[in-house]
Amino acid sequence: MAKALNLKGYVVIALTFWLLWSGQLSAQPALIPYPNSLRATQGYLTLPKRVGVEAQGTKLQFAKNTLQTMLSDLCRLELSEGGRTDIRLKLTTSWQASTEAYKLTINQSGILIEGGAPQGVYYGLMTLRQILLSAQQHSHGIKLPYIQIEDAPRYRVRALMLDPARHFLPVDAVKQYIERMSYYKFNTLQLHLTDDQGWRLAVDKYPRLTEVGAKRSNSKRVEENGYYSAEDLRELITYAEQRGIEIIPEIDVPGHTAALLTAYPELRGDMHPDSTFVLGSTDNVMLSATTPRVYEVLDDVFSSLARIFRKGSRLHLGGDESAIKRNWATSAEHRQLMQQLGYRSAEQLMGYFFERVLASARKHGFRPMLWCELDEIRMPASRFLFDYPSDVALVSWRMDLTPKCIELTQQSGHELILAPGESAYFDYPQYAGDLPEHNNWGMPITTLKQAYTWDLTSGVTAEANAHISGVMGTLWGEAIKDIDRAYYMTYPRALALAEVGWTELPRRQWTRFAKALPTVLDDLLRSGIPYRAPFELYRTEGRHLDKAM
Ligand code: TNX
Repeated sequence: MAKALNLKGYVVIALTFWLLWSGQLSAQPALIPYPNSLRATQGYLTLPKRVGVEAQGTKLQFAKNTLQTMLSDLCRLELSEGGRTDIRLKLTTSWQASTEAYKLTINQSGILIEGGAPQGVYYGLMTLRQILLSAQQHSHGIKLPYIQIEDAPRYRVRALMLDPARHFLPVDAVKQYIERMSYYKFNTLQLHLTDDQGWRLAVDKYPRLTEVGAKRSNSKRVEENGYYSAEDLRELITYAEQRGIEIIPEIDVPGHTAALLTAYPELRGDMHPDSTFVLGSTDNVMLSATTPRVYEVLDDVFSSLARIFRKGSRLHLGGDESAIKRNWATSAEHRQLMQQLGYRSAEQLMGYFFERVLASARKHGFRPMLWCELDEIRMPASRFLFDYPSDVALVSWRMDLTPKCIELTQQSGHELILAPGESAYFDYPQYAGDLPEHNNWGMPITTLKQAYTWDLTSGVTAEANAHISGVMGTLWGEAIKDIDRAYYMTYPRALALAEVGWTELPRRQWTRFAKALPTVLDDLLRSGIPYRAPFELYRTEGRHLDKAM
């Protein structure tokens, strides 16, 4: 028996050496997120300097242009017309699979990318992009390993969130950020447009929202005083749509509203009558739930958003960190309303407030979302802060509370997106001692490995978790002053999240991911993207990848 095993061992070792020697193992391209089915076969295709591309119909025009840019930027190859076809892009509309599914085949006949929709073809191209990055360049062309990939995402929603409310991020910077997200198959970008430190959405009827609410200082610094016009947002939406990304605007109410309340103090109702609010330092204040004007203004805001976003788009309405005890609970008007409604706790007014606000969002054709808040902000929490209507998608976020949010939404049937502080808060530092000037604001560390190894759904059946539609990485902007800092906090952790969202659990493997990273990071660097170098993974020359933090 032992002898047989030994013999088997020798055969395996010999085979491994042979494969390494013949270049088969080293030819494995660095793919992130890792595909859900991949078969490498023996052999190579050499793409010539002038490449023949065939793309069916106008629907694939954008994909074809993307391919052309990719080939010329990454490999200095050009498209040739009329000759033989090396790369085929194809829509296979009979596919029942998700619109994001694709097949990528590289063999002796060339490269074939098929998708049930243009989005799938685009993702096939993004995988090809990474294969090109790993490929060997020769004087006569580029050598690609034969491969067959059939791929579709684990989760429907794979999101990142930027916070231009705290520090404004200009349109061009956001576009570049969107393009890069799409390389890693993210399909959603939430824009946190309003908060205590800034209101970043121009609404014609309310000029003070941006004249006052977007002005943190008298300087010309765009990060303090910028905002998006309707035109800016339309431009972003189209740019994102072409790359398969849905933009979700967030108007955070009734807390996180100091900017709105500074611009329009009448929305305070009877709260804080003698205070002067200072944009950037006033926080923990709330909109009045008893003032009719509040609902009118919000309805107008949603109406102007409805002229920018497609019907049926999502709209996030916040609902997080409302300091109810110190605002509504101390106001005579709110206590009176509670009495009228027979409420015993001021928290119940959240139900009243959102019933009206959500009705208005729905009227304008939006699908509403809220942050998932529980009756306690730490365990033991036992139920939702208030009864969320069933059409609201929730996003869980607080440290330790995600399992409870999963359990409650499972029972109530709410759609749930996971953005747990433990692994998906990319505003948190990623390594001890990193960025010390911003570490002391009390945030815990979220390492790359923590982001990668996250699986809060393990041990729970797929059916029980069918209400979980995806994952979101958040980049809260208190300390993110510009897009370079946003990139530094995003990458490489968003690569880990991309794989959490896309790749089925059994195929996720930390060691393979860590090995693929340098090739992907190299590409970020060549594009001038200042990611954080995860030196801690490699300081032992890769010998202890598993033990690295
Ligand atoms: C909590 S997460 C917030 C944000 C802060 C963030 C800082 C959430 C729904 N609210 O307002 O920016 O923590 O990490």
